[in-house]
Amino acid sequence: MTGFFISEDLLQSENAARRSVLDEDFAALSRALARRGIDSETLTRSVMAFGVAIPTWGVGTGGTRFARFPGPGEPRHLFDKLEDCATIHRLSRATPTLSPHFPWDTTSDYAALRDVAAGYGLAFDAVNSNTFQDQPNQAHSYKFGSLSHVDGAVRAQAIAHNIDCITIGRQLGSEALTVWIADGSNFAGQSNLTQAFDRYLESMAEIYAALPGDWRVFLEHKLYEPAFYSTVVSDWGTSLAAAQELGPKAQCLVDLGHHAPNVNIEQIVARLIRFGKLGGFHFNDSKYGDDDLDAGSIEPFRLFLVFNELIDAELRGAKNFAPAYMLDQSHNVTDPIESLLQSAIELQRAYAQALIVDRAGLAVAQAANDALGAHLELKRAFTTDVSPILAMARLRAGGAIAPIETYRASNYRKHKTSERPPVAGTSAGIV
Ligand code: PSV
Ligand code: MN
Ligand code: MN
Repeated sequence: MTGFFISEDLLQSENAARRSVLDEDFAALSRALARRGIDSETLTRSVMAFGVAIPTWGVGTGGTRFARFPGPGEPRHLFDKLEDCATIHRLSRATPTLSPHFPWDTTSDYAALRDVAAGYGLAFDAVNSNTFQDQPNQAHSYKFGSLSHVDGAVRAQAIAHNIDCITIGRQLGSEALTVWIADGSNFAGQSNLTQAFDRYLESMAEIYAALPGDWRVFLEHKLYEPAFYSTVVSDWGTSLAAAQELGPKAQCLVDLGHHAPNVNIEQIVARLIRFGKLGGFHFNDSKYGDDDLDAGSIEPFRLFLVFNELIDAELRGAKNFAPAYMLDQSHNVTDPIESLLQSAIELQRAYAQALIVDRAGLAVAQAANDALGAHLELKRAFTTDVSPILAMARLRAGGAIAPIETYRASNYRKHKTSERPPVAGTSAGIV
């Protein structure tokens, strides 16, 4: 890091101040878990191995369609974003990868970018394409769609962009492309619903053909927005059908905010796993729609139930099961670094809680049609405060017992505010 970074000394002293309390809490929790036949050391090791990718666009302050209120010291360019991602990983030890977005993260030398990231101990997860915005000097507009556009020239441009993303991703060491399109319609009759999906499938087949042998493509569905009457890839059924038609390298990506209110997302996850088509996640939370709020901040029980399905699949060795975990959030009123730290912790919490479900007890209750007994098995795990396990996992991995407190004590943002004078008109790649 060229500028300020959180020193090992500060990390050590912040940890030292909290160490004895953590040891006490960890020992007490270990005893309580042992009574349930759970080994806290094994659990801690599992948590240490859990990682989620940071979206590069998430470290800048987000905005709404009404306004964006830039935060002090926010990243001016990709290399600033890397510094912030490195800081999040340094404190949390839970975010070893980045998920970049193009053209927002365009740079002239991707080999150099990969090296700088590796120097911070960071690697690249799925690359995201962007055919939902027009870029300066672009030949054709995406106003009326991209991969499903009625005009073949627009489709060709969108296909070429996705193939460019694969080329960039290869240089970064990524192994997956995430495709989300904004295509859809605002008026009944505006679009031929069947033909639009046919055109999407044809375009995706060309992108699929350009995938390297060891790559996957993740199809991200979304019910509405920016199109408000129909969306071409609107739901998991459409996404699954497309992934099945395209072939084994195509899988579905579940962004938690992209569903109708009250839909049973954990059941969607179970269905996609059943067909070997769960590619990954964009984790976030929501109250009303695609709110992009911090993971676990609104519906932690739902997050736990999603992880419950994931652990169930992992334990039974489900076919083609290797989901990519990524965050996709917009931080409008918080310091993005703090939000991302907390979100990574909330994912680890849901993961650890799902790991301590008594699966044998649950199976017995389910077989006996003991509805409440089965539910209580889940509740027992969900209401267990696994915070000492998470903190111990961070400590042992070289991170912070209390990431947000340590971050605040470091004055990182204040330092970056003087190092990163605001650049007029920058949006940090945030929409
Ligand atoms: C669309 O709402 C989405 O969830 C897709 O993942 C985009 O790539 C991302 O948001 C960008 O903000
Ligand atoms: Mn998303
Ligand atoms: Mn979204």
